[in-house]
Amino acid sequence: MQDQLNALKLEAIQIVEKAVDEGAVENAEIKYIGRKGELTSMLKQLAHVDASERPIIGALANAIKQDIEAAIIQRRMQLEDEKMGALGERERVDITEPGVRIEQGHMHVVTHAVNEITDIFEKIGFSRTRHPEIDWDYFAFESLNMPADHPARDEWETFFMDAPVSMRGRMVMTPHTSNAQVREMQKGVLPIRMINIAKCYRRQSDVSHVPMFHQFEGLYVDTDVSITHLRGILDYFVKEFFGSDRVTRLRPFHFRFTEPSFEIDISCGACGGSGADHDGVKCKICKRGWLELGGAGMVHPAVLKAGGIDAKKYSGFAFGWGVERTCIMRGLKIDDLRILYKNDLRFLKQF
Ligand code: FA5
Repeated sequence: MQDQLNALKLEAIQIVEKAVDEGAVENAEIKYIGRKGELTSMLKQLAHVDASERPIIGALANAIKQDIEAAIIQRRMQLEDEKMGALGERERVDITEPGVRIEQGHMHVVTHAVNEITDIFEKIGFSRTRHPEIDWDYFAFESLNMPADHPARDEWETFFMDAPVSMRGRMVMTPHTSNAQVREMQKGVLPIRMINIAKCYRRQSDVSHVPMFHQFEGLYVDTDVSITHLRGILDYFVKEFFGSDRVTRLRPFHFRFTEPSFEIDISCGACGGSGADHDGVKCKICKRGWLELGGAGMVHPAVLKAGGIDAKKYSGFAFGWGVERTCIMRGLKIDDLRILYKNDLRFLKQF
């Protein structure tokens, strides 16, 4: 039996030393010294061995097990060294090689404008507010003096939500930021100096219209507010945003929620307000010397009333201008507004 054990040891150590990978080492471990391995099964025959020899064979079997274990540990270490050596070769880092720069994103040109507009108004005491972009018909139209079925609503080519109707009517994707007017008044805090910048939605899509765009809505309500204040704020904004050489004009218009109402024009930056280029040819940007910024007016008493404000004591003005168009008026040279939202990186990376 001693010979058998010694032969087993030689065989096991040879196999272990030749093992090419961890899998082969493990197989040898199981085969020779595992619970059901060859050494164990040999020791089961110990019962048939003469009692005087048993301790000697037992001690030999133990020593053989330790030798095989030692060989296994050593082979494992060799294999690990070889693996790490090969890995070091394969994945050697050349620290002199130029790195790969991780692409860094940046804000959209419209987001830049929104932030800039916010800063300009915050400087004169207006606070940016947040009001829903999906809202009840009541806030988008009815409270703004446009009862159901009023033809003026047609101008706001509206998307309606497929949602339950409430006492405040249907839900709409806000076609303008003016839904914020009565919502802000209903907070019950006076005076109001609000700038609400939000997304708006209309069933429109062509070179100068996008179905989703941004407006910034100003609302100022206090005692003794007059058109002069509106003009002052307008001129302040235009000079801050467009430059000190630009001038504004109010053109009479009609909105149901302001009285009187105006469209605001600013002098064209391309032709300096003359309507023509150096050779007397009509300016391609404006054709008339003026560009339309958006609507404005003195808040209608019916709207103040809907907001719970005493129209005899308080007055106010409101305006709503488009952010995308404002960017173009400042010099963003695009001939189709829709490119802003096509997610074309070649375009977006320019800003
Ligand atoms: C309004 O939406 C009024 N709520 C503005 C207002 C507010 C008047 C407060 C009085 C008091 P209007 O429909 O003209 O007005 O839109 C205002 C501006 O939004 C436009 O001048 C334009 O700059 C922008 N705009 C409107 N529709 C689109 C569109 N589809 N794509 C891009 N910009 C748009």
